[in-house]
Amino acid sequence: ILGGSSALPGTHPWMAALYIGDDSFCAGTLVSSCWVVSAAHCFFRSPLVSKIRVILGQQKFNVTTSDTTTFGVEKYIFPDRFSVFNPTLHDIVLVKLKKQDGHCVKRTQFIRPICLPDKAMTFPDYYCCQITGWGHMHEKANKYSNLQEAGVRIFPFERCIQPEVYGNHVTSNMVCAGTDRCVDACQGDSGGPLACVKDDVSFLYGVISWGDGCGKTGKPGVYTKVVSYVNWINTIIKRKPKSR
Ligand code: 4AZ
Repeated sequence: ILGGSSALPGTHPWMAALYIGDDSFCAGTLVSSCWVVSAAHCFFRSPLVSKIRVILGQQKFNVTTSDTTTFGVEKYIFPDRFSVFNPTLHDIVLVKLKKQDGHCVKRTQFIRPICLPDKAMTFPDYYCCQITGWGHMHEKANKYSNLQEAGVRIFPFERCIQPEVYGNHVTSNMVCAGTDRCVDACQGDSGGPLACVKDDVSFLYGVISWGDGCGKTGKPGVYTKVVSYVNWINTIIKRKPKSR
């Protein structure tokens, strides 16, 4: 995150740190007791589930404490429309945590899911939402950070699809946000939340996905629009185990 500030412990209790394989890192967002939403492009090389670790309740990058819980992964699921040939087109994945003694997440002060939006939920242009992550704090940084938070405004879709911004690389299943005051997501923040608050409740409105660099003038960050996938998410995470 560029231009943010250090997040206080427990203020983003849905943040998940995903260690994928030997050298890949992404963020994710806890949306129910066993499911984390992240970016599909973090998984497009089809990593073995046995090589993925999910840490909840984490504040400092790579540091576990008595407030953190580490999970293995049971499986991950891409939307049917996802293609490895264009991994930022439907850039969302569902990651199922492995149960420990019959349950996944035990809610604590530091670990709690975010709300999923209703499929009709919208936030107006220039609405202020929040991004969080352990990613680079400068475009040319070479290390991850402690958890940072920053406010970004929803960028008008009609402007985002102008040729001088992103043209047809941005689709109606994406949301653009940011561009002012050098505040943006950056490498390592992918998969984390664009969280928007309505009536004091935080909703997962976007998944940090891509952008031209970080914090460049006129180049907002691009987020997967969760509302476009929320029916799919609900059918999977609410799927009852087979009865027999
Ligand atoms: C990345 O590489 C990345 N400025 C994520 C978000 C943005 C750029 C790059 C948006 O994961």
